[in-house]
Amino acid sequence: MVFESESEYETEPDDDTRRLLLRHMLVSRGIDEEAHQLQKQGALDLWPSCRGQEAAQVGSALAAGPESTVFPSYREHAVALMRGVTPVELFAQWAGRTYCGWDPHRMRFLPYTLVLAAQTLHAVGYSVGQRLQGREDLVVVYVGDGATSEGDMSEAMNLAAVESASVLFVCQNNGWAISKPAAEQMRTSVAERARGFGIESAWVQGRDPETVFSACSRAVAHVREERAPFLVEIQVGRINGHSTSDAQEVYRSRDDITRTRAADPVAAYAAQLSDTGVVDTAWLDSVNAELRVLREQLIKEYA
Ligand SMILES: Cc1ncc(C[n+]2csc(CCOP(=O)(O)OP(=O)(O)O)c2C)c(N)n1
Ligand SMILES: [Mg+2]
Repeated sequence: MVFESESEYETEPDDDTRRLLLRHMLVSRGIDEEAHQLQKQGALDLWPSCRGQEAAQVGSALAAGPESTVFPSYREHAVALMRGVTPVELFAQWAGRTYCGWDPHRMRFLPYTLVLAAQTLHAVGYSVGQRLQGREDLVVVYVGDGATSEGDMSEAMNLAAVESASVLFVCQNNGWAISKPAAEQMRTSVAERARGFGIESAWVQGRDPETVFSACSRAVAHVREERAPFLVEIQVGRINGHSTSDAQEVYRSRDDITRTRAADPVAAYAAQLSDTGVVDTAWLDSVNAELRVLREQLIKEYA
């Protein structure tokens, strides 16, 4: 299944949902910018930016809902914030203070996993284990395009298919594994690969949060109704380098970087909702005020 526009879905978000999507995207963007600044000042050791991937993260997290259990990779900051992880908790790991700044059990948002794709097996194992205990919570696991080359991902997909585990795989394909282009790592899409394992899948463009939200809502319904896994591959743009330690200008063309910046999902969605009257200046001001408080807390704690 390839879905490129929201009109292909029956589940269209209402205006409250639209505002929620934009609010979370704006907050995530502001926190990401603060992380960059603090890292440049030496307050954080490292930061893997999610700039450009906000629509994918917010749309998928909203569709999965607060009752799901989420196994993230290491770039899902928008998802973390939506789960209730505070920005101060989120930064603790990147400031080298702790292995994980939040309570993974209470948040049902597991620690970031830097060993690529290891979390895919954790997620499937967790899902199989909870079924043995009579529970059937939705499990969501995030993975990058490069991480899908790891054997763990193939094992996890096969196990999920064989066990018919209630797992939603969300692959954010940002086109890069640090400096390795996705095109040099795979001959088919990740969505197509999932079907080879017997997992239903969809591919969506990740610039528009409504498209992502609708696709993921359908995927979640599939997992719940069929008690079977589903994989959504979301094509996103990585605006910044892999992390603050990476100079993407070395291996990426200026045109490519410029194009990706121009396709910024946050700016596009903010403009769309303003133009259609879904949000007004007062609403945007209130989100900015909220963000200012969060950024001031971060500066107080880390700068
Ligand atoms: C098992 C393992 N091998 C190599 C690395 C080094 N490494 C860290 S991030 C990364 C690229 C991952 O790319 P992708 O999965 O596409 O995620 P993205 O960073 O683009 O979100 C690599 C190779 C690692 N962390 N773990
Ligand atoms: Mg990648």
